[in-house]
Amino acid sequence: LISQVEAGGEAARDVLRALHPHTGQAHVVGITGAPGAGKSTLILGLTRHLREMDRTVAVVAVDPSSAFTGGALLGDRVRMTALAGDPGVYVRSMATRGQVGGVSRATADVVRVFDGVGYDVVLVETVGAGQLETAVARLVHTTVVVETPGMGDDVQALKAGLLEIADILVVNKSDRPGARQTARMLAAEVEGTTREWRVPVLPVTAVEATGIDAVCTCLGQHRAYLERSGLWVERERGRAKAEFLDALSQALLSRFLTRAGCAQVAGWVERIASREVDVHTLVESLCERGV
Ligand SMILES: Nc1nc2c(ncn2[C@@H]2O[C@H](COP(=O)(O)OP(=O)(O)OP(=O)(O)O)[C@@H](O)[C@H]2O)c(=O)[nH]1
Ligand SMILES: [Mg+2]
Repeated sequence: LISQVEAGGEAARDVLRALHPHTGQAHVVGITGAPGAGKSTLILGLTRHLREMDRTVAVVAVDPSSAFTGGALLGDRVRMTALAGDPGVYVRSMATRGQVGGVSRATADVVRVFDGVGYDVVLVETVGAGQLETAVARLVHTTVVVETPGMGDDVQALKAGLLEIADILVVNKSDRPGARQTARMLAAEVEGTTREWRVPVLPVTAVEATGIDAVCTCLGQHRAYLERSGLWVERERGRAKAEFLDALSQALLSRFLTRAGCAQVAGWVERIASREVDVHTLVESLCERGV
């Protein structure tokens, strides 16, 4: 199903159509942060913990460098072998080829598949603080931002971007010096915000699985908060609207282009290029004529 959805087109639509009534149950959690912050290690710990609580977990890594591996050849890569053979866990890496828009749409569709087939929790790993994270933040319910001790002023900008989207802040590698200071600094940072949800700052040592239970507890609390406040439903509605309008505009555009025909479209383009008419005037007149 995932391959079909990733490939797009008619087959993808069939899958998503069939799954649609079954979606909307999974808790979708984004795990983001700088390269090497320990996102994959944290995900491994979270997955183990959630499995102990009998929850099924799907993992989507949106960057190839974030890949999880079943083998032993890739050195530092996080090994999911401990979970191999467990039917309650599914791990999928997605290539970032193509544009942010394409990636986030493909990710959204893959997340929907996991949701639709009944995974309780879907963890989505993304790197950095770019457009992709903001796009991914929109498709998840809860965003966990992973920081590490010893952040300098140079990462101030990055930090600001990530702080905006954080629902939970993790200070990973808390076995290292400066962890408390970083946690204090981040706590002061979130103090200043006026959101109803107080962003918790959690010290974690992912390699030793220390602090993982607190992260799980906060994930549950955040989900409860979203449901209680009506934000869960509101978010669902927001997503439905964005997707509907997106699909509608694509469908209308392609229908329009087919009806108009290549030659006519080329003619319109030519009129604009030769300064005979401007884009908006032409579009307006086409709409008025009901073309
Ligand atoms: N000291 C220490 N090292 C850690 C901890 N967690 C992860 N690491 C190490 O940090 C390195 C990166 O860990 P990953 O989990 O691959 O980090 P990542 O954020 O997924 O990395 P990318 O996906 O490549 O961006 C590995 O060598 C881990 O063993 C921790 O709590 N303490
Ligand atoms: Mg990773």
